[in-house]
Order: sequence, then structure tokens, then C-alpha cells
Amino acid sequence: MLNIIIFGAPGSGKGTQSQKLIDKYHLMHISTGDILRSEIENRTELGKHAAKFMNRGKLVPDEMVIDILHELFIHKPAKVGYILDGFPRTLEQGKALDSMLSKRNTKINVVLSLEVDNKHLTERLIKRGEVSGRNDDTPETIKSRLQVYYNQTAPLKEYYAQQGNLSNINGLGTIEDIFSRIEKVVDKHNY
Ligand code: B4P
Repeated sequence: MLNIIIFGAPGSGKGTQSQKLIDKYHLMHISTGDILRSEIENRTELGKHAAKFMNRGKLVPDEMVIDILHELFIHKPAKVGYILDGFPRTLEQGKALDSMLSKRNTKINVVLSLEVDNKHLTERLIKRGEVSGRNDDTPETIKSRLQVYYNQTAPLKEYYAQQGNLSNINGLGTIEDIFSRIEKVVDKHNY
């Protein structure tokens, strides 16, 4: 199995690069952001609860996303591996993920951290907000999402660095440039 976490601040290009990883390595994509947005669109109870956090740029509670992952691992076992996009986002989620994977006799092989400065992140998200209509791509919410990233999510990098899995990737440049940096790292692990 090849299990990859794609990690980075909002707007760092996780969704974009995930798609390229799926195309090349045939991994199963798990994006907690996409799952939560689909729950909101379908007006489920879970979606209504999640929207209260997401619309303010906050993380939804750990137990909610951990439960989602737990269900997915049971009902959608991957053949080749998973690409985890936007999960984990807290240390608690990271530890829960390790435990869920070890019960399946597998583990995280690579953690790709897309490094992009705040100026570019903000520009990308504002630009997307103008066309996507995403409730959380407004200047005020973007500010809050970036703060949440630095306070709650970035510390996870240390957790994965200690496990020896972390690769920092320069997230600036064209989508192709960035993907070729990613391929070099993934191909080293994909034997
Ligand atoms: P996500 O959907 O994961 O959103 P995100 O981190 O803000 O990243 P996003 O997918 O938007 O951006 P990407 O880096 O792909 O989460 C949304 C919300 O859901 C969270 O704020 C939180 O409330 C909740 N949530 C999700 N998972 C959670 C969890 N595990 N725990 C708790 N809460 C959770 O950037 C894409 C943008 O950059 C695009 O516009 C793209 O066109 C552009 N781009 C990409 N590459 C580029 C390049 N090379 N040059 C220029 N632009 C580029």
C-alpha cells in the first residue's frame, strides 16, 4: 500500500495536486473538506453542524471527522492506497489515523507538506472565492483559516518529522512544476 498525506495551508494546492497524484498512482482520494461540503449541500444533520464551524473558518470537531474516516476505511477499502487531503488537521486526528491504519496492517508512507507564503495563499483563495461561491473563501474567513492552520495544524509537521515521513515541497510555481517535485519524493517510496 502507498498511503500519502497531502498537507498544507488553505490554498496551498492540496486539492489540485491530489488530483494529479490520483491520476498517476491510482490512489483513493479522501478529502474531508469535499465530504463536509457534500454533507452541507445535502442538508444532513452532520452538514448543518459542520457548517457552523466551516463558515467561520474554524475546524469541525475532531470526533466528527475521525468518525467519517473510520466509516470510510470500513466501507471503502483501498487496493493501492489512500491520498488523504485535508486530514489530519490536529494532533488528535493524526494519532487516530495512525491507530486506524495500524489496525489494517498499514501505515502512512509519505507526508507532503506544500509550502506557500501567506501573500500567495490569500491571493489564490480570494481569486477562487470570486468564482466558486465557497462560503469560506471570503477575506475575513480566509484570515481565520490561516490562523487556525498555524495554531492547530502546522504543529503536526513535527509529529511526522519525528516519524521520518515529512517532505517539504515548494508549493510555488506552475502546477506541473510542483507535481514534478512531488513525483520525485513519491517515487522514492513507491517500490
Ligand atoms: P478544505 O476543503 O480541506 O479546504 P482548504 O484547506 O482550505 O484547502 P483547499 O482545498 O480549499 O485549497 P487547496 O489547498 O486545494 O477544508 C475546508 C474546511 O473544512 C476547513 O476550513 C474546515 O473547516 C473543514 N475541515 C476539512 N477537513 C477537516 C478536518 N480534518 N478537521 C476539521 N475540519 C476540517 O487550494 C486550491 C486553490 O489554489 C485553488 O483555487 C487552485 O486553483 C489554486 N492553486 C492550486 N495550485 C496553484 C498554483 N500552482 N498556482 C496558483 N494557484 C494554484
